[in-house]
Amino acid sequence: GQTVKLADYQPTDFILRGVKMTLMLFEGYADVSTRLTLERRQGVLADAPLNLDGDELVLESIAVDGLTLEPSRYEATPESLKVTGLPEVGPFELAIETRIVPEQNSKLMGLYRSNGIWCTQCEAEGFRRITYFLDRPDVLAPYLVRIEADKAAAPVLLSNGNPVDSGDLEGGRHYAVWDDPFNKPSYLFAVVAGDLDLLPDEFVTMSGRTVTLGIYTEKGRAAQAAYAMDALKRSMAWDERRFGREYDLDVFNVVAIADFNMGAMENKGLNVFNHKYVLLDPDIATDTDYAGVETVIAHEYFHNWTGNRITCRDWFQLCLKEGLTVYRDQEFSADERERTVQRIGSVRRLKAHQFPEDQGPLQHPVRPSEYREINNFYTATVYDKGAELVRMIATLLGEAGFRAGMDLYFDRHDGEAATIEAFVACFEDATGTDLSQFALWYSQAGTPTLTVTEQWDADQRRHAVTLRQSLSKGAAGTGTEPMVLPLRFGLVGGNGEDSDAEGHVTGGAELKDDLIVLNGTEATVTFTGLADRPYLSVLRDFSAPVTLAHEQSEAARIALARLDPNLFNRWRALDDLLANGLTEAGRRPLGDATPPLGAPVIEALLASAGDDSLDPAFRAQALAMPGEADIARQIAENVDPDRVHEVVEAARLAIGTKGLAIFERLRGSLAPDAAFSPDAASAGRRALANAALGYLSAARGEPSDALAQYETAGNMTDRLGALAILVHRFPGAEGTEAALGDFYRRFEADDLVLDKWFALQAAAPYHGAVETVARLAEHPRFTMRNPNRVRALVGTFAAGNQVGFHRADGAGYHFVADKLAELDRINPQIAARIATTFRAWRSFEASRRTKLAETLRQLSEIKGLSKDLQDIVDRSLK
Ligand code: B3K
Ligand code: ZN
Repeated sequence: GQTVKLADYQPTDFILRGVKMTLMLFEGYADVSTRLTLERRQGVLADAPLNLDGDELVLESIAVDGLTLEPSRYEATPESLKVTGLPEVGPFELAIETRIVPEQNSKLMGLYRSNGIWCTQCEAEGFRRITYFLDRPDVLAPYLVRIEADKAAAPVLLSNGNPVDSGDLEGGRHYAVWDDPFNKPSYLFAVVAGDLDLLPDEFVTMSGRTVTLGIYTEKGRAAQAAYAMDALKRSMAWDERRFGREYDLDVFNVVAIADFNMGAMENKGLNVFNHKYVLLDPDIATDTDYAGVETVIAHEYFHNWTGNRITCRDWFQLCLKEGLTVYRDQEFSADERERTVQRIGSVRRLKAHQFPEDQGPLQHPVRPSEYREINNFYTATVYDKGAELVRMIATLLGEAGFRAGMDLYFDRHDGEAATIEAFVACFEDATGTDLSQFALWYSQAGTPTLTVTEQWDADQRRHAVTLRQSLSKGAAGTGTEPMVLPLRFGLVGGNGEDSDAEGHVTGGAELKDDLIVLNGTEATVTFTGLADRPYLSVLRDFSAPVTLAHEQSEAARIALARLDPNLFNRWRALDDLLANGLTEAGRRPLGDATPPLGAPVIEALLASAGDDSLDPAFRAQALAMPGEADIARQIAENVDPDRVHEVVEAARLAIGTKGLAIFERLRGSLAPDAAFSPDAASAGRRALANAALGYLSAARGEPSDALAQYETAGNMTDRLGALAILVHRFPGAEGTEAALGDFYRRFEADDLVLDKWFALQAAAPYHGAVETVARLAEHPRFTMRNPNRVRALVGTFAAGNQVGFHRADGAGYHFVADKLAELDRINPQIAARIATTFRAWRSFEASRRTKLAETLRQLSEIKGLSKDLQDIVDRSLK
């Protein structure tokens, strides 16, 4: 594969003025005719050819201004179309016809069929699988699209923009015409046709316009879109309130599709969703699913301004729309739910997905400077670290300054394809701030380490805090200059209040109110006038995405877990106590019986768990143990996953045993509500009750509590919570197999629930999971053609089962590699995504390390591997 470089960016030789398309859908094929109005850009050589992108295309015909072209005027391959002799000045019309086969499109990019429904996915480079095109995000045009299909097979015909015409045709066929007046890049193009049900609604915008809303689903499921519709209307209102952004078309449609490569897609006026992020009711969906639907609906809707109205100049700028839109959806969820709990969730995700990426061979900056396959750059770094960078800008500029910068961005770049430089300049210009050093965050890869040391001078009643930042060169080989770290902090007194002691800075930092902005390698802030030694609470709300190395006593952490007025840092104090204990214990050999957590740590955790003045959702977060992969990352070398699991289990048993009374009380006081409500407070109570059930079951060492909950559960959260405990902790027990069988029979008609059944078994932390998963891969309901199903079984096993996947004999690696080789021929994007779990190979003990590297090498040598999988495998080995 060829490497694309940011430094090589050039605008196109031809400007696109408009697109008119007709898609004629038939059983077995589709005919696409496209008319492009083009014009040679000023200054471009008169004989420069027009080069269009294609992907597996067949050219049926080509004409310029109505005249069919002589074969000497063009060269067509499946991947390209080159046209010569085009007019030197003025607009001309290029007409192209292609025939494609949506039924055979298993990559799910371009136009394909899912359960009979015709649908499209064009980001990043799928449009070129429909027609030859200038398929890049800086080529913007209005589109007029006509769809024709059999009326019985596809009574619903949708595309971007507003509907302008429809009617019947001969032979039982019909048509619809959609007009999208907003300039858009081809990656935002969409068409959907099929026999769909509709959940209709409307929204009145801040200027009083009525927008017609529709969520389309497979037959009989429209009612399950009610929560998504509610989330959509709340998102529309929030974007008006918070950012002054109003929706711009007469209609906004969402379609739920069963076979989809990712979560959803923000096509202009026609969002296409993985049905997992639309369809819900309490019987089939967990609270996590509800939160996921709310987030993804909001995220895709927010793209209308951050992504669609202002798009990316090139794919290197992906974080311009993704990082910003993740920030916006996180803020939405924080406002709609509970801010601290949401932040804890985001930070957990960042540490679980982005940190390992940033610290391993697939490392890349938030704005990469080169790629071989762009689909491999829809990463946690671009999305989640990208959101952290926006959050840091907001922290540095304050609420009003941040809003002024955003307003300027919308104002200045509306209708454009922009860059990160242009984005950052808006905040500089709106507030008169120099962000040039801050911008290093976009180009320097890696997680900086922030080292914090403290010195208390009892005589002078003075506390000196020294902060150092360092960044080491990683796989990306980018710079290691000191960056700008906004650090929220407080000096907490024994009364649980922040001191207002005066601080004095020496070295590379600025101090304003509760913020230390570290911009040099090192700085010391000395606080004077303190009565007693304070507890330093630093990096509040995780105000910068760094690895914190804070030399702090266990006693100080325990005090902060109880006292810190910043609730996020109370959680982090506990989480650090757990993670430090587990990491240290994880480094000792398998079988070492030293308790991983000391009694004071367990007591601090239980004190929070049992504190009824705290939000139940917060307490559930406190009780959730760090993930085994996260502990492995912190152990960093010679990791033995069996040891990590052993240590986590020992900690769980110790907490459960010591807290038995508290967990019993919680189970009693958090009895399920009579009527299910998906709101955050109710979900928090369920989360805490299920956490308590987990500890209780561990302590009692028997499954009866979980079995009872499984049998009486009134919603999926409680049912799946109980089943997970049974399958993961009591695999041989009477009742576990029965419950698993019952679950299957109850829900076998629903693919979304069946995914949970597959995933639960794939995550079971046993060596025998390899055999279970191999058996499930032969199950009649397993298929490589549905991404959700592959992710549920193969993806969950590889990424969510440290014990099974990393079984010492390498059987887990072989199983996954075999499946990836098979999947790669069907859907390379999904294969490449799952293959990223091999990237951590260097951190394991020698025997596993060798086997992992060997598996990667074998994969890399397969002939005809996709560009997607080849790229991941090669970079992982680097
Ligand atoms: N923009 C899409 C992701 C497209 C992924 C292409 N491989 C969904 C989102 O981020 O909102
Ligand atoms: Zn997005």
